[in-house]
Amino acid sequence: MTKRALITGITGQDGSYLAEHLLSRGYRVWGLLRGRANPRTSRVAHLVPDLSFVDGDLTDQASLLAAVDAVQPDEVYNLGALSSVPGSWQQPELVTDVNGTGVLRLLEAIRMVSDLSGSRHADGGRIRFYQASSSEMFGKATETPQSETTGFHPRSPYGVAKTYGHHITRTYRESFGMYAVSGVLFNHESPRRGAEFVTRKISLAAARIKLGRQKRLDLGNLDAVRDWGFAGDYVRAMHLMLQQEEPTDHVVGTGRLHSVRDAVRCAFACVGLDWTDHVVVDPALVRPAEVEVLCADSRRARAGLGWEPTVDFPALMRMMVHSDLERASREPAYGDLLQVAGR
Ligand code: NAP
Ligand code: F7E
Repeated sequence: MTKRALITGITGQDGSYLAEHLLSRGYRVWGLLRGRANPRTSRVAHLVPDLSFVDGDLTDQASLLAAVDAVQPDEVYNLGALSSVPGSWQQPELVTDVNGTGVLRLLEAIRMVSDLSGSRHADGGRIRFYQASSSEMFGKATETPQSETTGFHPRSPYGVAKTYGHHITRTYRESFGMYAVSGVLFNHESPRRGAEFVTRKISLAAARIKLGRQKRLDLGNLDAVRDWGFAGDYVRAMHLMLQQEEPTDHVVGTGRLHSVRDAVRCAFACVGLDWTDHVVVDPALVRPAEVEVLCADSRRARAGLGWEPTVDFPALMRMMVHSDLERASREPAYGDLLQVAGR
């Protein structure tokens, strides 16, 4: 029987890779879309018409109930969120509503539709649910590396909201016997990463500076250390988590650490430039509370899911810089822009 999947966050980085992955495995896939004029549908335009859309918003219970009822999915992947950590200090209430309460709303929609539709699903009436939890929940980590048993100490409204989403997912699993799991994913990047995140900000800047489209790169904390992997690898782990006999949470990351400074050095080296000539530290970009070091202990995912990352950090940065060189070469040069502006 053809499996049916519903993905929230379809216009995001992970939504596009997950949709590709599921379609390649013969799934029928629906993406939850906030408004049909969404400019970010360009990330999944190449998947249409195989990919279908259904209207809905994580802040609106009725729309989620209608979407789950219309799609009758076997699997629901909740990737929708306001995912910028610094942005969460600007809009803490909205971030809590979307990233925290939104998870509760989607679980409730699934619970109601499951109750109504009984055995119409491949899994004896159980719709399987994946929640996109985050390493940001570890925050000021109590131990390194972080595993499924490490305690949480989030340091931003984003991390706090994700921690609620994580706990409510486990609570619905334990209370109602739902197949509901969280993947605690560490930072994952790609050429489709939003330009507000540091790796993409760096790869875009290295490409643009090389091509004369940008003058300099302003950054915040260069000493922050992250466990960065490739998004295409991480969506495989999401899918595997919903194929297990028992619903189990998993930590997913590479276990390898690099600093923001390493990322800059690597990206500028790709275009033959010395980063120290172009990078300026702007104290305004340093966060009110920083998460200094996060490193995954993914032994459970490797042993239980058979999951392995395939792209290391230098290859990831090279992939992003080469993609941005190609993209930036189609932009007007800085000098052309000044001419257009009449200066
Ligand atoms: P992303 O590129 O920022 O995409 C976020 C998606 O959420 C977009 O499709 C956006 O749709 C959607 N969204 C925002 N508000 C919504 C709402 N009210 N209702 C429904 N959808 C809404 O994020 P990503 O990098 O793909 O990450 C996917 C998920 O994994 C997120 O939940 C993120 O928090 C989590 N996560 C990411 C990482 C990472 O390193 N990438 C690590 C751990 C966890 P619009 O186009 O409508 O705005
Ligand atoms: O920052 C430092 C910054 O914004 C990484 C999201 O996907 O992963 C992501 O959250 C580090 C931080 O990612 C700039 O201080 C320095 O220490 O790329 P980022 P993030 O905050 O780790 C987690 C796992 C998620 O769940 C989130 O959704 O880089 N940094 N200078 C900077 N960061 C940014 N954005 N911009 C700078 O100029």
